[in-house]
Amino acid sequence: MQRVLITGGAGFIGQNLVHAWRAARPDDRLMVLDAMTYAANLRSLEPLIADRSIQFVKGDIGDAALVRLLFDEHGFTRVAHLAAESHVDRSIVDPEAFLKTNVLGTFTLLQAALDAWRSSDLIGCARFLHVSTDEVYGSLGPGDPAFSESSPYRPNSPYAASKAASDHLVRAFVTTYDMPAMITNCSNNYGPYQHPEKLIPLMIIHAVEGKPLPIYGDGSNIRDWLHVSDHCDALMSVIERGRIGETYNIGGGNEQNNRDVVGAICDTLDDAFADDPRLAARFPSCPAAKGAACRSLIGYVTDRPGHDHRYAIDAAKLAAELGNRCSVGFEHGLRQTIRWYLDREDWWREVTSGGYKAWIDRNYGFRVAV
Ligand code: NAD
Ligand code: TDX
Repeated sequence: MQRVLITGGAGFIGQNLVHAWRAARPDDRLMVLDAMTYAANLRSLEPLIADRSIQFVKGDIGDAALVRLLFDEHGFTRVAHLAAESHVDRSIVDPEAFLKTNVLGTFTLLQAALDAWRSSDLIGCARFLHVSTDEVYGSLGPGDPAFSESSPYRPNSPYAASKAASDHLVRAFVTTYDMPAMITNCSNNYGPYQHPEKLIPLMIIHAVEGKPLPIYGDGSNIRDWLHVSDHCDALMSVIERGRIGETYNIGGGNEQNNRDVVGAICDTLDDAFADDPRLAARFPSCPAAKGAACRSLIGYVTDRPGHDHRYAIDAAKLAAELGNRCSVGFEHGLRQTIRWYLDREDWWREVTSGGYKAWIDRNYGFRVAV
């Protein structure tokens, strides 16, 4: 039985990880520590908190006193560190929060874990998993080989720079203090509970509401889409069986440009509305409700500054050492994800009320058609 701390457990990947962990290792004791920023939502965890199958603490990873107290009281043997500011566009508008949480917060958490594990007999059996991103490696050209664990760090956005800094801190703690830590760098995730500010949910929700679908630049930018369930399986493998001090890349093996992703969302929605007449009554503003194509909503807008052109992950090390391979194909995963957002209007209505509207005005208000 492990005592597990999941930071950022009320975010997109965190919620999926909590559910996956509960299912795979029901005997482990799980605690979620989350500051409950705009990106967090507890709905899916509420039943688990209520029946005490997980514990939840609202708090900041940068609060040293709180984090130390939690380590002292709960004797964590596993830390899955996911808490972060995670949206590139927000990091361009307001980078400070990214430095505070992603860099200083990660430092505070590392220090507390190291001190607690060193002053107990846990240092020999505890493990700290730092969840990071492929964006630390920068941008690939069209013919470049995919990022491997030895690719140089070349972060281009404040978000990527803050994640790169946190990766370097983890590495330094391993080398200098024998911290039992590992790093994973993964590609773009998609699936249930992703915040509607990110590409796939934003496009699904805008389409069903009949709003413009804003593709940045010419839409040729490429991402390597990874279903969140495959990501969570890989995280659980790395934390249990990964080698301490190592980095593992996790990718979807599925490169798509943004034009094609948005086109596929539109076509899937058109088909869903054609198959199920009840959708037209629920989402009357969607073009598909009147038999028109959702693609009619697509517009090309001012590009993201410093927009990375292409990410692709070489996940051979993960497959060779730990046996993890992706099991969710993109077409199937996207259809399932679209179905989830169609069925969970309650969830995204709640998430997109209040502050979200102000963000949409701020991020899209200045963008013009290109
Ligand atoms: P998210 O933005 O959906 O969730 C982040 C969570 O962290 C939220 O619940 C938020 O409240 C919490 N949080 C933020 N600041 C905090 C603080 N100071 N203290 C405690 N909690 C805090 O992010 P996500 O998409 O679930 O990403 C999780 C992790 O995976 C992040 O570290 C991110 O960098 C990394 N990652 C994400 C992706 C992706 O495609 N989503 C890809 C690669 C890496
Ligand atoms: O409105 C949009 N229009 C658009 O064209 C939005 C929100 C995005 N885009 C483009 C920008 C990117 O090329 O779509 C692509 C994906 O954008 P995001 O969903 O914002 O993801 P990205 O910037 O690639 O970063 C994501 O993957 C790596 C996560 O948000 C990060 O947390 C993760 O580290």
